[in-house]
Amino acid sequence: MSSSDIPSNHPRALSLALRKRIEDHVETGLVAKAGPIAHGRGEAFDYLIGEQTLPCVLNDIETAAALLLKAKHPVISVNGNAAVLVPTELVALAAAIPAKLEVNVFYGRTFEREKMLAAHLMQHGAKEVLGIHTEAKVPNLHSARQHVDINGIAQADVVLVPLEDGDRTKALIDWGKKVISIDLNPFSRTARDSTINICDNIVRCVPELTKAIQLLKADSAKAEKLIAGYDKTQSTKNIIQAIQVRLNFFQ
Ligand code: PTJ
Repeated sequence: MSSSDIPSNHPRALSLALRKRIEDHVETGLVAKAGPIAHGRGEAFDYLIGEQTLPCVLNDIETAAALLLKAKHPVISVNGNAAVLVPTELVALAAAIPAKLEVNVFYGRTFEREKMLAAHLMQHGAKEVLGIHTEAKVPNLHSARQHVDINGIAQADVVLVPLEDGDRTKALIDWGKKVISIDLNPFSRTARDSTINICDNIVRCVPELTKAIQLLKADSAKAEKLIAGYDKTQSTKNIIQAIQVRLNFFQ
């Protein structure tokens, strides 16, 4: 399929365009071969929440913004899917906080792939991208994700981790970091282990997160209040309840 095959008035035009982007970047090597499968998992969960940012998730987004603003060394971890879905938006988010951008991939971690992902972010406005020539390791992690930048994730107090399911989040938490995940699957290990999970599509929530950062910058007391009042268990319950309400509607 070429992008000209997608009629602009097709009810699923955006979804088809995003799929196409993922598909095209498997060819360029930015996206891992497993990237389209991960994307499809995300789409399935996005259906369950109605392909919208759930009202209850706005509090997770605001609290994540507060945590990122209060961090001393915030880092945004970027994998293949995230880099091609929201490159400009991730660069804008990093600039707004400000936070460092670090390439961190699971599949086929080669110098070439790291460099390509960094170049892709630079083409979209990033001034610096870490994660090339990594020298530090996440303790007790055995996948390629263990390799982290000594000036980035190794030093970070808060790490934003979009689109992954695995054991890194727990390993980062055990290493003393706070982790904000972006994962449409509220049942994934990453979503369950993270400090805050944003259960929303990355294409919707990254711009929202940047907006929340800008608003909170002027209200430090609100940022502290959000962090103090955050209840992860309640946040997960709210999402599951919202999914249940939608499922009941179709019965
Ligand atoms: O580039 P690499 O090598 O680091 O690999 C990246 C992928 C995404 C292929 C890798 O991390 C992977 O296999 O991820 P998983 O285990 O499939 O987990 C991805 C999670 O992200 C799943 O829980 C999906 O539901 C979720 N997800 C997928 N697309 C989106 C999403 N969440 C938010 N927005 C999306 N667009």
